[in-house]
Amino acid sequence: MAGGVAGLAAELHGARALRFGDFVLKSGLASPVYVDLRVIVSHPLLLTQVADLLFQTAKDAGLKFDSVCGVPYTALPLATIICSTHQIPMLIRRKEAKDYGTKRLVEGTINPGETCLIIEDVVTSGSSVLETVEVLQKEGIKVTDAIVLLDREQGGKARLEERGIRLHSVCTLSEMLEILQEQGKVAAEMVGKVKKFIQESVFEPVTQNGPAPMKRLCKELSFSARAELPGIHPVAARLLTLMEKKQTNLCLSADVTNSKELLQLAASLGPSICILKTHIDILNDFTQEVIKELRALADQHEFLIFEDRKFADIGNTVKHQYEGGIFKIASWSDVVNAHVVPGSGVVKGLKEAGLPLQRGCLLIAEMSSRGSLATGDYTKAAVQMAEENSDFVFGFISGSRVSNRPEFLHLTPGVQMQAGGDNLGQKYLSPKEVINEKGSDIIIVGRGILSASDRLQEAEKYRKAAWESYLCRLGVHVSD
Ligand code: S5P
Repeated sequence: MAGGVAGLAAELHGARALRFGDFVLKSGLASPVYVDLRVIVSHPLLLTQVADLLFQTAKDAGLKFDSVCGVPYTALPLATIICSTHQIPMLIRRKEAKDYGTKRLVEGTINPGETCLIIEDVVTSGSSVLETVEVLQKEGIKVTDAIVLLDREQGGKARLEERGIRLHSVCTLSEMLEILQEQGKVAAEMVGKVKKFIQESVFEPVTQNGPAPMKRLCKELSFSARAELPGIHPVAARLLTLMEKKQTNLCLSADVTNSKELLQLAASLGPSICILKTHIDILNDFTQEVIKELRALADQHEFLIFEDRKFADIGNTVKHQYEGGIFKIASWSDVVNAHVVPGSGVVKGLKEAGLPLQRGCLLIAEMSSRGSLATGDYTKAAVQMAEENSDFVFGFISGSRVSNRPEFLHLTPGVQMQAGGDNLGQKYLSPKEVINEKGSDIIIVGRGILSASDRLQEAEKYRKAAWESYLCRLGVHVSD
C-alpha cells in the first residue's frame, strides 16, 4: 500500500488536486493547503488508481458489505468504478429530493437490513459523510464503515466514530505531506505551516450530549472585534456593537399587517432583538406617524430598522422608490436590501440617496425559497458587487457565509426551531445550523415567533439558541 500511496501523492500533486499557498476555504478559514479532488475525473488513470486504493483499504480492513454508496459528487464516479469492477450493487444518494416525481432520496434497490459501505474522497469535519449515512439509515440500511481517500485529520474521524461510523483512510494529510516533502515537491517550511494549520483548525464536539455542535479551533472574530475593524461600515459597526451589548443576533421579521401590532411587537420584543425587519407595504394602515413611533422604539431599545424592500430595478427608479413615494424609506430605515439582478446600477442608485443619510445596504446573495435561482455564479457576482460598493453595502442576505471578509455581515432568513418549510416554497433551517454550521451571523425569524402564543418567550428561545451558537463558533463553552 505504501508504494501505492507514494505514487498517488505525486499524481495528486501533479493533477493539482493538492495545492499549497494562501487559500480561503468556504468556511472562511485562511488555509495554506487546498484539497480539490474533483479534478481527478479528468485523469482516468488516476481515477481508477484511487478507486483501487479505496477498495483495497476496505478489503484490508476485512469489511463485509452488500452495497456501496459514494458521497455526492466526487465519490460518485469512484463508487461506480468500484461497483463495476467488483460487481457490487450501488446506491446513489440524491443531494436534494426531486421537486417533481418520486421524491426518492436514494436511487437503486433498497433492501432494508443490508449493509452499505460509504465511499468519500476527503473528510474534514465528517458532515458530508454523516449526511449520506443519515439518509441511508432512514431507508433502513445499515452503515458502519466509511472509506476515505484523504483524512484531513480535522476531527472528522472522531465525530463519525461518535455516531457509530468507523472511518478508514487510504492516507492522512500529514502522511501525504511527508511523502511530498520526501519527493521534494513541498518545502519543509510549507509542511510545518500546513501541520500547524491542521492542529489549529480541528473541529471537535463541545457538548457531551446529543449531536455535538462543532467548535472551530481557529480565529473567529467576535462581533465586538469586528466592530473595530478598520474601514468597517458605520451601520455594521453600530449593529455589531449593539449585538454584543444586548447579546442578541436575532432579527425579528415583523410581518404583520396592522400598525398597532407592529408597534406592540417592537415595544415588547425590542430588548431581545438586534434588528426589526419590516415589509412596510403590507401594513393596511400605514402613516408616517407609525414610523415616528417605530423609530422612537428603535432608539429606546437599541435595535436597527431594516425595510426588506428588495429593490430590483434600474438605478434611477430604485433611487425614487427608496427616498420618495408614500413610504420615504430612506428617511427612517437604517438598512435596506437589493437584488443584484439589475447589475451594479441598483446599488449606485440606492447609494445616492442612502449614503448622505448614513444608511447601509445588504445584497441578496442567496434566497431561502425552494428552487431559488440565486446560486453559484449569481451569488459570486453579488459578493463582488458588495466588495466594489463597500462604502454602502455591509453584508448579505444569504443562507450561508458567502464572503470571508469579517467586515461583511450575513443575515439568514428561513429559520425555525424545526426544519421544514411552508406550503409556498419557504425552507427552514434551525438557528444552530445557520450560525454554527453555515457560518452566518444573524438569524431572521418571522412566523417561528409570530405564530407562538407567547411571542416574547419564543423570541427569547430564538435569541438564546442563536447567541449560544455564536459563542460555540467562537469556541466559548456554554453551560446551562
Ligand atoms: O431569501 C429570503 C429573503 C428574505 S429577506 N427569504 C425570506 O424568507 N426572506 C424574508 O424573511 C421574507 O420576506 C420574510 O419576511 C422573512 C421570513 O419569514 P418567516 O415567517 O418564513 O420566518
